[in-house]
Amino acid sequence: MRHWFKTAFVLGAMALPLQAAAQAPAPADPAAPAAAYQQVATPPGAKLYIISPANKARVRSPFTVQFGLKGMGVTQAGNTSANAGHHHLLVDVKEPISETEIIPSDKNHLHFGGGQTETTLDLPPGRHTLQLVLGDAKHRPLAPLLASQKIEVTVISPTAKKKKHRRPHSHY
Ligand SMILES: [Cu+2]
Repeated sequence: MRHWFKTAFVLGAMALPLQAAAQAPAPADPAAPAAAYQQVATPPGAKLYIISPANKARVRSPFTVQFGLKGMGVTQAGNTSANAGHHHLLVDVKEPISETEIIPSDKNHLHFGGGQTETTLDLPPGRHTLQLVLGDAKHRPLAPLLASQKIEVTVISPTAKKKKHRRPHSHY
C-alpha cells in the first residue's frame, strides 16, 4: 500500500514537467544542421501531375500552368503539416533533380510557397519543358521523390497567324 502511494507520487511529479514542455512553443531552429533533417516521406499512392497544358501542346505566351496533386495536400512553405507540401515548377531544367538537396530557387526553379496551384508563364517562342516537384516545409523534395512527368510545350510566336488550311498553288 505504502509502495503504491510512492509510485503514484513519482509518476505525478514526472507528468508535470512533461506537460510544461508540451505547452512551450516549438523552438525555431533555422541553423539546424542538415544532417538532423529528416526528409518527409511520400505517402503511398501520391501523384503529382500537370493538369494543363497537355504534353506536346502548342501555346501562346502568357499561358497558365495548372498543378495537380493526388493523395496529399497543398500547403504553404514552412508548414510542417503531415502529408502536405508546396509546388515547384521546373522550367527547361535538364539536370536531374537532386533527391536530397533543397530545390534551387532561380528563374528555372519556381517555388510556390504561398500554396498556389497554378501559375502564368511568359516564355519565349520555341520548345520548353515543364515538370513539377513537390517540396516540404523547407523546400526539400520528399522521399521518394515526388515529381510529375516532364512535359514539353511549344510556345508559338505571338505574331504567328493561325494556319489556314490552304493548299499550296500548283503549277501543273
Ligand atoms: Cu519551395
